[in-house]
Amino acid sequence: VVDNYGDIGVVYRFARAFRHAHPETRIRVFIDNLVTFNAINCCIDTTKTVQEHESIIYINTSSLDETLLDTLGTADVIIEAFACFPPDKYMKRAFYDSTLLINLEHLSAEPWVEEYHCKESLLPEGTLRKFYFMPGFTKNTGGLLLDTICSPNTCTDAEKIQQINALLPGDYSIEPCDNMLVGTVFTYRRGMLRLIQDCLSIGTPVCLLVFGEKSIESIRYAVQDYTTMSEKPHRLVIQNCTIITMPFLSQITYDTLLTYTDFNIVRGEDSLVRAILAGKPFIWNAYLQDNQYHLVKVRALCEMMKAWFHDLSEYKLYNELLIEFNRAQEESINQSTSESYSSFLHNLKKNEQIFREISYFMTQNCDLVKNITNFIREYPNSIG
Ligand code: TRH
Repeated sequence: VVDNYGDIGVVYRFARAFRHAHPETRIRVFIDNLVTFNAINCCIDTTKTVQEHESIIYINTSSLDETLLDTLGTADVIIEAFACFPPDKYMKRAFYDSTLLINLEHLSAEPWVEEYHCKESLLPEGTLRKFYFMPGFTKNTGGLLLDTICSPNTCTDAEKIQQINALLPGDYSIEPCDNMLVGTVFTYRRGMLRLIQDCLSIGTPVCLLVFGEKSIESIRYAVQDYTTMSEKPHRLVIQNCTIITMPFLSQITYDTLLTYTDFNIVRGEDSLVRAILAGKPFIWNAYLQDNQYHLVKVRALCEMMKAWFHDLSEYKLYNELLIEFNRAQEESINQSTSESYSSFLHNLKKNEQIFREISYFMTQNCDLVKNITNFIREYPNSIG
């Protein structure tokens, strides 16, 4: 776990999805930070060196020694996430005993991803061979971690609030209200004043469910000069806008929630994919990179989505929103930003079909577990 929640988020999701597709396989996950894991799945015991959960064995690498390694042995196939090698002690054996090492890379919509997909990466010793596996949004990439939860649903407005409330802890439920727009906000630290201003000016009731310490800090800073009504510390009301600062939910609950809300503001890679599969209009806050390289990733994502927009002026507005949303060079809660949410918020219902179609395409064509299974099954023929 390098930072945040996405590293374990992706690994946990992959292990679960692979296990679900292949109940006959033995899966062991090596992880160095159980506290972060516990935040997205409270069943994980942070004190245990080895534990089994949902038929997957989790091993805390900080307590990994030669005796434990003797018991565990090496695997035929090793999947490393984001180029993080398994511990040296393990690799010393694996270089000679294991068959295939797959580096499951970061997700990007950039075109070069297709070229790198399944390319070999040389190892310093042994008989083991290593290959890049590039997740992506096209048939020629590794695809996305799909699951059964994140598919678009078609419930009515009244059902929507009911379904959302069933997912939230009791104290955090939404007061039902006609025509209310509900959105989730899970971002890095950033200026949020424009979001609040645009939510206030659309007229209809809006409810923002705000997740993670970075977003909560940012939103609290943005509303400090407004007169707010607040019966509870985690619930603020400013005119037509209700803001609920949320505790972290389990990954499965968070995924499900995104399918019921009207829009989602997400960050990192894993929640981006959940937002896409949920089939609801979304805004992506990319992980900030040196020299604003993250803007290249945002542009590539927009370019990938362009084909689904029939109205190019609509696309231009959406593209502009995503670029401006990600323009900042650093994370800061007091930055002034210049994006406009107006068209995004006004056209949520009208544009939902676009996002549904993107979700449908990904579900039909970009199944990462299926693709990695084929790669492993057909190895070494799969390397061409
Ligand atoms: O937390 P992230 O910012 O994680 C990271 C970083 O971008 C990191 O550098 C990158 O390497 C990694 O992603 C892949 O954002 P992300 O990716 O969206 O991960 C958040 C995870 O947290 C995701 O699995 C969903 C989960 N989550 C919950 O389980 N409960 C919650 O309440 C929320 C808000 C999220």
